[in-house]
Amino acid sequence: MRSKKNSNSDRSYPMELPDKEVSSPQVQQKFAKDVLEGLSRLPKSLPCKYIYDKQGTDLFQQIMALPEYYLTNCEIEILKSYGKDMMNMIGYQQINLVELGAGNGEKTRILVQELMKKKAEFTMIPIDISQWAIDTFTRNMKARIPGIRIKGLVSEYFKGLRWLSNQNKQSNVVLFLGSNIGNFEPPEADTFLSSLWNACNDRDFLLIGFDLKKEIPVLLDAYNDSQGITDLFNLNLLSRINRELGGHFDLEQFKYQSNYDSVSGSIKSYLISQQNQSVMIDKLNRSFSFETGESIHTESSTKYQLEDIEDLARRNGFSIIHHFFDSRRYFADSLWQVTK
Ligand code: AVI
Repeated sequence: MRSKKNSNSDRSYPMELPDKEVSSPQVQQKFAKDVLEGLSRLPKSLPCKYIYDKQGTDLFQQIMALPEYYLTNCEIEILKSYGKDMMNMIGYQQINLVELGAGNGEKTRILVQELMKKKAEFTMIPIDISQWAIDTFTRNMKARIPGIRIKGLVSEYFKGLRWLSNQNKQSNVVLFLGSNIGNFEPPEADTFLSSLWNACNDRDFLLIGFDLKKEIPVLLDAYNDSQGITDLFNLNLLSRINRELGGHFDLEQFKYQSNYDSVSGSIKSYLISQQNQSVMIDKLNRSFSFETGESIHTESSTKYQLEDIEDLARRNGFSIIHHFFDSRRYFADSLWQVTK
């Protein structure tokens, strides 16, 4: 067992976050349905997207500032080194800079600053299902880049993008950064990319981040940080069930564990039951039993080889314009174009 000691991180995320987010009744209903389904099957699993409520988003921002979690720094290095080249390849005219998922904006800002320098005509369009995430993103972006034109869309990704594509003939440059693609199981990644292709216009661009395969200890450390933030991040699934669905999980009775599965090429994350236990979830009117050592799969984080990335692009209708790497070749941002 690794010790969870304090470490100094020189990066901070001064993003302002409001105190709480309330899930809409539709989101809560879907959450309840997915929890029922995931905890009823064997092996048990919970969709990782539910980690990201206010608490989970907050914890993820702390993860991004951890020294072990190299992904963020690598991608920032890529965007700082090649942002200009990327924008030269895309062209600076009449762009919708579309971000899927409203993160903290730190990486996006590097590209936005590049566009501002060139006095490019563009609109920043974050798309997210959460009004709270959009409001926070917009407020932070405007505070840091006065004069930015920004229009948030509260919507499912593809619905929002399809609507946008029908609105005008501006070229969409879609950002899907941070190796978020790696959190889909492989068939879902294809479904995601082909739906994205469908929602885009011909010649639109996609800038997509991939974490690359590398030495296994580096991967393991990134998902088993010394401060135990990743543990809390995964446990937030159970906390959220407690908060929103009247769950009675005792968080002390589940321990986070991750390993590298070399067959799928992914870090697999789990919560392991520490004893035989039965946990009631009031809103589901059901209890679920867990044996000692039984796992709940919480997340897969796939790592890629260049060939995987190229196959993924081609079989989903994208042409590859260029791959950009950090100096250690840990991470790649790949620029693709939709061909219809
Ligand atoms: C958001 N996503 C790309 C992160 C990852 O690396 O899979 C989520 C994460 N899980 C643990 N640490 C970070």
